[in-house]
Amino acid sequence: MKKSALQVARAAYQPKLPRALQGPVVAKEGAATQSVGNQEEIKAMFPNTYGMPVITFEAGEQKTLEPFNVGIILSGGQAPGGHNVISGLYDGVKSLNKNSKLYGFLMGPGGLVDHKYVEFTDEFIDEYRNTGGFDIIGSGRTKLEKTEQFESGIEILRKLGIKALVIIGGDDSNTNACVLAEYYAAKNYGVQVIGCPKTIDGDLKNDQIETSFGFDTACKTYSELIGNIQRDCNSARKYWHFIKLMGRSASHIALECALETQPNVCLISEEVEQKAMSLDDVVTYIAKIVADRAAEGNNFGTVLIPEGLIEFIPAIKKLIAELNEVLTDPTTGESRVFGSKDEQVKFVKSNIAPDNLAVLESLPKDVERQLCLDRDPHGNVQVSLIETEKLLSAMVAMKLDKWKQEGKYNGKFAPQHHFFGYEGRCAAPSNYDADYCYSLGYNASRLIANGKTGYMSVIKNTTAPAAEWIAGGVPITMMMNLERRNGAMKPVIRKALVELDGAPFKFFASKREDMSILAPSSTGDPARSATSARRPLLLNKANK
Ligand code: FBP
Repeated sequence: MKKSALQVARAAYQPKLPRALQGPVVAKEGAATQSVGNQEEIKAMFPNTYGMPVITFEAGEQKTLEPFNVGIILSGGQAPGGHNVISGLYDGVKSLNKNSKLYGFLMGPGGLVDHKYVEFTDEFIDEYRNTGGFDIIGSGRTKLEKTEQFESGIEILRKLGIKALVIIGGDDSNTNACVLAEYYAAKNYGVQVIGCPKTIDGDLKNDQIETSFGFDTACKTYSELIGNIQRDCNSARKYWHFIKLMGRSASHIALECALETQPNVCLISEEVEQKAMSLDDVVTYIAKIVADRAAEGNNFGTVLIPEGLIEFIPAIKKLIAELNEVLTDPTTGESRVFGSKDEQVKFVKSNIAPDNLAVLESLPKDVERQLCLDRDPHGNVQVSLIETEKLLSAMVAMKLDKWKQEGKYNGKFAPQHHFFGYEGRCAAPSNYDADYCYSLGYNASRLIANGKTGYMSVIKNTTAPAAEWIAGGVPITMMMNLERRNGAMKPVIRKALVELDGAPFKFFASKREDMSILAPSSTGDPARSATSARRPLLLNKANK
């Protein structure tokens, strides 16, 4: 099929690299590191990969390297820029020796275990440069955790002469990368494992990782859609739009989109938890804003809802913790197997504490059912399947009806529902993500060439021009602590939630009262948002 001019221009874009990666490098080592929590336990679990130093690459001398083969896996949810990590790694590997080869394992970690792979060539890679999606080799959520899987993996890695494996994933997949690196190091198998920070959710970040790739593009994509809805909303002036945004647990996406689009309401799960708000408190908060706007004659607006909200309402969080325990078979540590979904729900309901059962049964039937059903392979509730936007709007409608009967409200409430998630995960990467991802992949080739294993590829200083970015590696064990998963304490990378004392949240909190009463901004363009915030005041006046 003929490509559009935009596709041709996008394919021709040459992503930028940090200056340090533009020629030969030398690895500078920092001091020994420690895990973020449970140091003694994590050290005992990862004796071969614990405590390694942070690495920074600087310009070095050209060395000749023998050809070497590398494998790559895309793991978990799609995020814009994955193809550029692969093309960066491909170019990096070839730049060290043009006879080196890059193999891609198909459909996620399962491809390694089941020996399904492809070899990349120039023509193959060129088709995918600067494009969104993970379709070049597909992705999957198989959890790499069993010895049989590691052993099956080493068979194919040896057969293909692969010296290093790069796993592109979020916190769970990079935890698995770390476990695999430790296993291969302990067994002296001579295969290095390198991780790469991916997830639109933005929750894989810390002192060493500035952002996970895909977050930038996903937020820009959602913000454009929200801006379009807000313009429609301002034009028709008859709907309240309830918009759920992907992001699993953390509310980074909702917060970023709120900063870009200025909705009337944006809930931040971390704040809901900190203030110990009940579901009714959340509903009252939204209903109050709807009523205040109605009092000004404005029966329209927008509400942003983070996907994971429900898990942060303290009573529901407590319920989910017990559900997770009940759904795990204590003898195997694996999920219990049930004959049918109905049987599973019945079992759960007869095995949880009365107070949790009361909370469960107070929820609408479809939410109740989803909470009782299967987790993803990493033990997470599948929050993307819970229709929180509909749950909240139905409860707000009930509250407004009550206020109407009490003479406290006299507006019209017509909700519309949206869920923006999959729309943003495979968008063409922004220039930031295109450059960042290409650099992460290219940088991974330098970590491999320097013999590193158990490291995550990191690129820092990314608010500066790309040439000034800092490239290097961080030991994955440094980001780990112990958390309860599937009924047992497990080593996992600590998730970064929205910091309520951080600048982005504080800025949002300082503006939200004004935003709640203004007509929603009709732009997703942050550069224009400062002016559009003023214009709606006129709209409000005109409505009176
Ligand atoms: P990762 O953490 O693997 O990057 O996935 C993120 C995510 O997009 C979440 O925002 C969302 O809850 C989940 O994936 C949806 O999963 P699935 O693609 O399996 O429906």
